[in-house]
Amino acid sequence: MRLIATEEAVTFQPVVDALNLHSRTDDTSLDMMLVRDIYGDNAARPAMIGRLMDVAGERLAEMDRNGIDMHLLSLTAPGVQMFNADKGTDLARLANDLMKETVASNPARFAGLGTFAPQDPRRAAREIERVASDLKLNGLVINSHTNDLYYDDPFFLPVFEAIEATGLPLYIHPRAPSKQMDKAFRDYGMNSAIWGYGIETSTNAVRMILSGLFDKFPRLKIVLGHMGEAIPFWLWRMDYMHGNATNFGGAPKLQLKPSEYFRRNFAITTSGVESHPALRYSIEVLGPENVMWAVDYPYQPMAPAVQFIKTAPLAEDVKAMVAGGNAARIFRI
Ligand code: 1WB
Ligand code: MN
Repeated sequence: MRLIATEEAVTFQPVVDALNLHSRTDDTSLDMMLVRDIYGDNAARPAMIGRLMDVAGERLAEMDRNGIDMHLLSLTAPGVQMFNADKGTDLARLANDLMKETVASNPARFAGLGTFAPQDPRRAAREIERVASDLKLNGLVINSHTNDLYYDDPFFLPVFEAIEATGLPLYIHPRAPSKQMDKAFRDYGMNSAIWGYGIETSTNAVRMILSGLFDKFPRLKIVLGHMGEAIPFWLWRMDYMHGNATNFGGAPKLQLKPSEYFRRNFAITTSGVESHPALRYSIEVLGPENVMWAVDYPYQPMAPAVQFIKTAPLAEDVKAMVAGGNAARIFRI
């Protein structure tokens, strides 16, 4: 059984420097809580940058100790999406070159996703093509909304045209909720991974589904972490309400049911959700070919995530698919 962890965060010095500069601005968005905590001058989590930048040191040693074959690396949230279009575009290119170098330094143990700056969709489309044909990375990653816009917005059409043309999967990783949702997430740490990240990201994905984006781009493959950001649990109700809606103003007619898009156009990972009942349920409703194991390192530790998959109550062939087989197929590892 090959263990391929699929939501493993890294960062690079130019992105760290840019986020530190950004931490000093008067940006009041919810993401600033994390940006100040990790990249600020008085960071509350000062060790995190080192763990994000490390690949060949403690990370690899920890992979060895835990029997993890590979990390599929992605530039950590919020990526380049908090910068203006020019800076975001330049940094995405730089980060992708550094990702390529990182993966090339140990291709038996590391694969990587490229990123892009949706702030400028046309230049993003060119970078997406470069990620596929020049850099030959394993897919793409983006962190939910961009400038408070969701991906059903026609503004992003050039991005999805380019992604579908490359055939690369797009991992939509969380970031903090957009300004439209801001106020309800200000208290009790709800901006973060405890609730806000998942609600933000699932809302984005549901907007994509209900807008008909997957009728336009039927071959898009979207990957969601955190056991599908709870969407698997909602599929029956979404189908029921979509088919029976009398008061859903402006919802376009779709070719398929919401759950059919989710099974066709999405795959999920287990990042940060080490619950056997949630895993078994997700496999039952999505099929064993649509679920991939992940750790969410360094935000969560490797050992319990390995214990979770090794002890999962699954048939051995299904377990092997979730542990690494599906990732190898979907991300062409
Ligand atoms: C996640 C968690 C991502 C944290 C992060 O990216 C941070 C996640 C900045 O759940 O994917 C966090 O701080 O726990
Ligand atoms: Mn993550």
